Amino acid sequence: MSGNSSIGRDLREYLKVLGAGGELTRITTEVDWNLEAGAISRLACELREPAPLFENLTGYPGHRMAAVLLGPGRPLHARLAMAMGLEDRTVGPLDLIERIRHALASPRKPITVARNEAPCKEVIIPLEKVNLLEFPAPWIKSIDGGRYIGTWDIVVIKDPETGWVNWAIYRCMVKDEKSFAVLLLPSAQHGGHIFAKYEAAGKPMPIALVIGAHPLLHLAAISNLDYEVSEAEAAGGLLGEGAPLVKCETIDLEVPANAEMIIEAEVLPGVRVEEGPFGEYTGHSAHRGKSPLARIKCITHRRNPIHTMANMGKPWDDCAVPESLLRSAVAKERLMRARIPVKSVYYHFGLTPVVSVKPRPGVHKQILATMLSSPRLIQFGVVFVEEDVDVTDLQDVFWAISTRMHPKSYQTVDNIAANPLCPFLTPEERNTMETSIWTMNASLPHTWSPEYRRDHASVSDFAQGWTDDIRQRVLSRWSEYGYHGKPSTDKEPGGVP
Ligand SMILES: Cc1cc2nc3c(=O)[nH]c(=O)nc-3n(C[C@H](O)[C@H](O)[C@H](O)COP(=O)(O)O)c2cc1C
Ligand SMILES: [Mn+2]
Repeated sequence: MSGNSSIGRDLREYLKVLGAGGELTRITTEVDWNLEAGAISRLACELREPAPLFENLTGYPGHRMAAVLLGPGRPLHARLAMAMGLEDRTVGPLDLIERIRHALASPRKPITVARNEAPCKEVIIPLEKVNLLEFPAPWIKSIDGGRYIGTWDIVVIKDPETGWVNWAIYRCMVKDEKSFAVLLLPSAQHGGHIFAKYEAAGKPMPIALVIGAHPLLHLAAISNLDYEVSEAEAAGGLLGEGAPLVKCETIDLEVPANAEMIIEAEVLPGVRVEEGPFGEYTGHSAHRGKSPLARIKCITHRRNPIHTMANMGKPWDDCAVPESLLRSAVAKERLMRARIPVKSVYYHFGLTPVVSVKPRPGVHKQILATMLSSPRLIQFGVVFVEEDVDVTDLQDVFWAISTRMHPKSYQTVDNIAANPLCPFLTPEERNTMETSIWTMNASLPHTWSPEYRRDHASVSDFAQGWTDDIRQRVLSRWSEYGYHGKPSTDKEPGGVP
């Protein structure tokens, strides 16, 4: 093998880490890829049980499938901490957000690996022998429209004008032995923009569907970086070294060399096929419609490949857990670069940001404008709180909304590009593709004098309701009073019981 140490950082290594940390359940009994594996992995998410590794799939000897790889653990973000190689899996979400933010701000160029050193090429299946049905793509939910080969994937495509390469997780549905449909939303996601360029030129778009890379590579793929920012280099930032890539066999793209499987294909211009619906990250099924079609040219894979499955639905899932940190890191970085001194940002369920900031003239509108400048930082709404509120704690946030938000501080902003996966769009909005977002400002006005605030809105809790000397006295005598244990108000982030 090459001297490149990151080549060993693959899915198999991560599965060992999960296993050693009690976050993996190896399932050796026979499980059907048809709905059963999906139901198991969803229940595992809802009960916050370890990620399942299916080792005995009906009709597919020699194949395995790992699911919900960055799903909810104990504590919630444990698997993310493990993927990042941290010894301490209890590291809190705000700490993880800072680590991710700095890693994404320190991109590293990928390293090209020779073909014969790339595990993903242990088996090469040429076009005439390609049969997608020989792989255990799961039918995940009864409410889904078909079998999905790509749910926890990396879709690699290249801008035909600039050569910039985009990575993202896009869902891919099996159509037949040699083709799959890929959801390339035309609105906000980069894949849709890039495909539009090929389609305008009447050219097929080369696409590589990567299955089963190290989770940090998938993490880079779902971070919503700006157009022309390389997710492959962001992956290097997260890994701390360049991601090892290898050239494809039939198309001009490079893919993670140690992935479990690579499907090389071309998306046909001017062709649309039935795709979806699919149980999605909003906790609802979404988007039954017409999507582009990819025709496979070649498949390469490791021996005894490990397939992957995401299982999106009501919180928590393996989209919400990583997105709760990634979006927070990306949003915080954007706000800091705009010189807006927010204290913290946290996306509850990966969907709704809560931003804590010291109120001052115009600051909330500045934050709103900055976040709206990236199409997916405010999907449905945003909550502003003051710096004394713990953004990761739903109880704290809802207390602030309930008590500090003047009813007139609930506002809507209209004429926002709609996300077709959004469940509440009206039929009209689905036509115009415009909707609204809301803002809740749960901060008391900065215009109040300190005296007015003191007289009418001092916080009544242990931390702020007593002077330091009284607090210290009570803390030091706590066991003397007959109470046991260290006095602590520590809680799990994200309002999860
Ligand atoms: C498991 C999973 C599945 C996803 N599936 C899709 C999808 O089918 N289509 C899509 O547009 N985004 C999907 N996303 C979200 C995108 O990966 C994410 O927004 C990413 O930042 C898009 O990258 P881009 O900005 O390079 O387009 C998915 C995310 C996860 C975690
Ligand atoms: Mn991108």
